[in-house]
Amino acid sequence: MDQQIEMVEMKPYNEYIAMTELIYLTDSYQKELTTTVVSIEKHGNLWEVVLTATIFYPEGGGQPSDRGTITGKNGKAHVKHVRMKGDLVIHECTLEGKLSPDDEVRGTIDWQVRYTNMRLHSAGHIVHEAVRLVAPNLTPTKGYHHDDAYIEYIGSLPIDTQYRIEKESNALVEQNVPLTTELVSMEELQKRTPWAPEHLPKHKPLRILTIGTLLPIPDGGTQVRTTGETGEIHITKIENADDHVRVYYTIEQAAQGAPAADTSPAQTLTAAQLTGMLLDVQNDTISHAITPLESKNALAELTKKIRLVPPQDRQAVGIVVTEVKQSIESALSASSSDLDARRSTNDSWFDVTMPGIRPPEGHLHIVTQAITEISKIFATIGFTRVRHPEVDWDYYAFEALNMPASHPARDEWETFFIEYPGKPARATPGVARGKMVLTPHTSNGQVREMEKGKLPIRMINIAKCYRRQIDVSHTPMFHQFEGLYVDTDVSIAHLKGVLDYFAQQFFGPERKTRLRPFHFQFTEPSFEVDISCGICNGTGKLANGDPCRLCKAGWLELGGAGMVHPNVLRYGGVNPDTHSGFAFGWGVERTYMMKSGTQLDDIRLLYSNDVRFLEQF
Ligand code: FA5
Repeated sequence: MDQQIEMVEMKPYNEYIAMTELIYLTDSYQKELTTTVVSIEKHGNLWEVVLTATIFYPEGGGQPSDRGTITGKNGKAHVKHVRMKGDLVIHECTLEGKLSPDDEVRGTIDWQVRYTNMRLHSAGHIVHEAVRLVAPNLTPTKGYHHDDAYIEYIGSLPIDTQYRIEKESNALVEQNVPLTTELVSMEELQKRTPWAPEHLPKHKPLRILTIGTLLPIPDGGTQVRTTGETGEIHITKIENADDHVRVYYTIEQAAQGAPAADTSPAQTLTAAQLTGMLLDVQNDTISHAITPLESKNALAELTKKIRLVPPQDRQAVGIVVTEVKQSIESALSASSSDLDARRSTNDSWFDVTMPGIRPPEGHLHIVTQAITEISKIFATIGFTRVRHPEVDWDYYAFEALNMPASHPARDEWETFFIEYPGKPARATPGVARGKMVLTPHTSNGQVREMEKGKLPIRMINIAKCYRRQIDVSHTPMFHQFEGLYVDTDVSIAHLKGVLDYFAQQFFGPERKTRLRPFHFQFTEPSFEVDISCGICNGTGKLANGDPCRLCKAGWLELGGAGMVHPNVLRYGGVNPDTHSGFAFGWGVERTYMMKSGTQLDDIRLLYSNDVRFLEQF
């Protein structure tokens, strides 16, 4: 039992020292510290200990306080709670033996508690960064990093952003980037970030946190060293209420990079959540939406999850589990005895009036939907969809497009070459077809179409393309659509007219296009076609002042265009003296991402094969 000793000295705290030195601000991993007692006073049942320096985190900023012990030569204090009072840290303790001012003491924090709190706190910052990407206009109001952790914002969030926030959070976790903290002045903070809350003290150094290369944010809590240490983050709920929204999150129990002894289970389910899941299984069983086997398996899985519920709620949830189990068992045995009865009394026991089990319905991938829409728009102005090889000879991908072997312009296409054991055939007498490539663009279809020998040509070639590229606006496999019009007297005016027609049909009248002079070997003159960005409305900046993540200064490049080079016409057997043509090649994915209402800012999402994302379209 704690032996409580009478107060040793009674002086107001501020007569002892101006402030406690906050070691946890500069080292979140320090578990022990030798320091001295400044004062010790009894308040109610607890002793309030002030030290010259502390590693104990005082509750604040949504992070719970540390616990642990403070041991001196004559006694030991058990730290139950820690709080700030002005510039002093007050350790609220029970006491065994005696501690006196000026005693040298050893402070030890309960590392399991600290490490879990710290991971949950850092995870909150990671979630906030993900929310900033998905909804840059929201203003954060508070973070709560206990069980049932959340970040709160003024504003609202559509429920279906839950998946994207989780995905962006875990992308940061996977990148395992450093979390760095530093002390700066208010002036420095305002220079480095567009968001510096009003309430921060102006006359003191401020601590800021930077995750990887993202914008710094003011923070006074303890932080893990790298994002990977938080482990996988789950966004459990998005709760909109009045003028604010809460994004609830949990973290995995075992964190990557944490010493085994240091990990402590983080609760990942609330009693209400688990009860809801159990009731769903019960309802699905009774309504026959799931088979008896599925129902038994689901129940067994949910029973295992009781350990994820906070310990104090487990007993109550256990009662619900038992009740649901009994009701499921009686529903199953009723339906099987019903079946047995019908089997024995009726030759045809099968109940044809029961609703059938509907298999889940899928839909076409959004890129396929975009290809269909693009083909239809061009069909209305006489362009016929054609198919040309996606694995083709170097000759069609480069040589016949006015890019002879070793021409430096080829580098831009970052091409995959295929090993081809056979001897390449010859396209035209004396011209080798070269190596075999995964087509880096659909322009290989230009000369192939001309070789068909039919004029005029109005083709739209849509196919897969491959390049050694991957980032927010590039994937190694993507699609292009290539338009080619060859006839007598084709001019740039025709090209501009066709591009404008497509842009208005596909994007709507409010989106703008522009042609920028450019260079392609196979067109002269050449242009890049841009469309105003749908994420930042063509301004290049998000509402909070951050630069738009997707575009460059409000414009997104969709593809190239130009008048077909005379050499290319010649390669295709078309006489440049009698005929001219225009061609254009745009990315299908990028074109789709710029469509009104599609707030997609990472092209890789399209190929992440995640049904939860895909079924939103
Ligand atoms: C070309 O590929 C030219 N063949 C286009 C062309 C055709 C010009 C006819 C003139 C006449 P470029 O490399 O810029 O150009 O690519 C065209 C578009 O394809 C890009 O603007 C982009 O929308 C898309 N694209 C290119 N690489 C990728 C990639 N890795 N991932 C997704 N989309 C891509």
